[in-house]
Amino acid sequence: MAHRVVHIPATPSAFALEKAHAALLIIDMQRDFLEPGGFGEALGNDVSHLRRAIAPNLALLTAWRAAGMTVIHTREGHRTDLADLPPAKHRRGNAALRIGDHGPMGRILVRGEAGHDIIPELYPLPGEPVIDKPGKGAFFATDLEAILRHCRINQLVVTGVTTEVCVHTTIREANDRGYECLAVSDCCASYFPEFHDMALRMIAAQGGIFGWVGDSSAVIDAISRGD
Ligand code: C5J
Repeated sequence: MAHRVVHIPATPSAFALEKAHAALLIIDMQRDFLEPGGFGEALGNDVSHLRRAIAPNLALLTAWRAAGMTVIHTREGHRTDLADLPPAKHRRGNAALRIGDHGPMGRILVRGEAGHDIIPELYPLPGEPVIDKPGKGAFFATDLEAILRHCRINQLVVTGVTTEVCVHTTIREANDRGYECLAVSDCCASYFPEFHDMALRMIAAQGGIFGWVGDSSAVIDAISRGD
């Protein structure tokens, strides 16, 4: 198992990654958000903005797995009976296509449906935890914190979609809990490129108020060096 510290060029300063205590946390790379014909596109979004993040995520995930480091995936979604869906969340969005309705890939954001699952390109390997989260943040109403504690993880390298919603909420939750977070710029994406850019700037602003921002090539170089 890797145990060294490697320094990753990042903003606002280099990120000192402790390989044995860092997890790659891939947020909500789900078919309904990313695939043509899914929920995201049915709402009028251009999924090509999100799909740009697939190849960099795959490169990073491949390098991370090769380095023998911890990988955790998340999925946003709800129980089939929707008992964990706050009415306030249910009411919002597009009235023609709500959470739990039948959409192009099964019931929208319902666990077990095809659209809720992770895209095949980044599919979890057996043994990689998948966190099913009912909210935007990966810590709210999930067992993520217990899993991180048991794996002795205190740093999170965060990727996924969307940058300003579930990635940002998770990084804010993690930061308040004492985790050091590095957001990987080209492995995160938004339907709204200006929100993506601004969300990344917010993370690293004021000396890294929520964490650090770097790109996938810098992370891959650092973890692959073998030091
Ligand atoms: C995520 C969303 N995953 N935008 N969800 O960001 O509703």
